[in-house]
Amino acid sequence: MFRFPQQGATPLAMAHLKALIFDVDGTLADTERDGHRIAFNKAFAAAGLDWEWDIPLYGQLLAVAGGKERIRYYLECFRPDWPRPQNLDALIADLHKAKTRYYTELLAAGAIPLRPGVKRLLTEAREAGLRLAIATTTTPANVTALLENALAPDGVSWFEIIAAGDVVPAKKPAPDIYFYTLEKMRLSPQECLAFEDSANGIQAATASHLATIITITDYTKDHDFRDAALVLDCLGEPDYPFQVLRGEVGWTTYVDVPLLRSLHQQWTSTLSQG
Ligand code: XBP
Ligand code: MG
Repeated sequence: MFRFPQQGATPLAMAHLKALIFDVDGTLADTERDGHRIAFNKAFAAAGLDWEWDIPLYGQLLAVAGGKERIRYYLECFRPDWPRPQNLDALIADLHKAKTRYYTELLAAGAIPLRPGVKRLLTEAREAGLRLAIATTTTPANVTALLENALAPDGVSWFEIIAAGDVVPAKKPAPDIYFYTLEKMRLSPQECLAFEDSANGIQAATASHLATIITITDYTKDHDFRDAALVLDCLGEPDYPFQVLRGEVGWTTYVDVPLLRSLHQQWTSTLSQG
């Protein structure tokens, strides 16, 4: 029978876990409400548009991943009567460039911290020789700004690959960004664990055959996470226990490398049993 290790102890049998793949928005940091949303609104105001994305509306707009795609979705579903200019694509691209500038300025000002347990787990994973990667729909400059300002000045170098934005044609929930990441790392999904926060994220990871750990946010707490290996409120810290919303963790109170190895071993043995 599978047994979870005591916190901090070496698991009884080591599974062959090689890499951790992280989503960014909502997972590494709670960026949407007080980061991306604010930056979108600043870009709209600077362009003289009367568009204002309040907190509940932004929750609805998060159904679509990717900033340019989200603006288009807003126009289609919430502003059908707004007179389209001939060069709508160019307008959206310009708005999105401005939004990225405002967003990276917010991060440079230290507006968005990492979520609890993220820096500790990344540090422990590196020390344990696990390979790290990022698979996100957000713009590469946003990832760099978050890692340099909230993780460490050399935070980008902690990750072997940062797969982001338009590097693949279809954004989450399509699995493309995970396939791209796995191919670049020359790993099979069975050698990795994914970390996500949203329905779009888990759909992308699951379609890539990755086992996924979810840390919910206010925006995603009611999403469908039935395919997750584990659903938590956050990764937790030794002095800040996580809440388990779905899954089994034994006596552990925060996500560490032994817990990840145990979850992964359980996952792969379930797979091998068919
Ligand atoms: C994140 C997103 C992103 C950001 C905006 O989704 O949806 O689109 O909100 O980023 P996930 P850009 O966490 O599932 O990757 O404006 O740079 O596109
Ligand atoms: Mg996310």
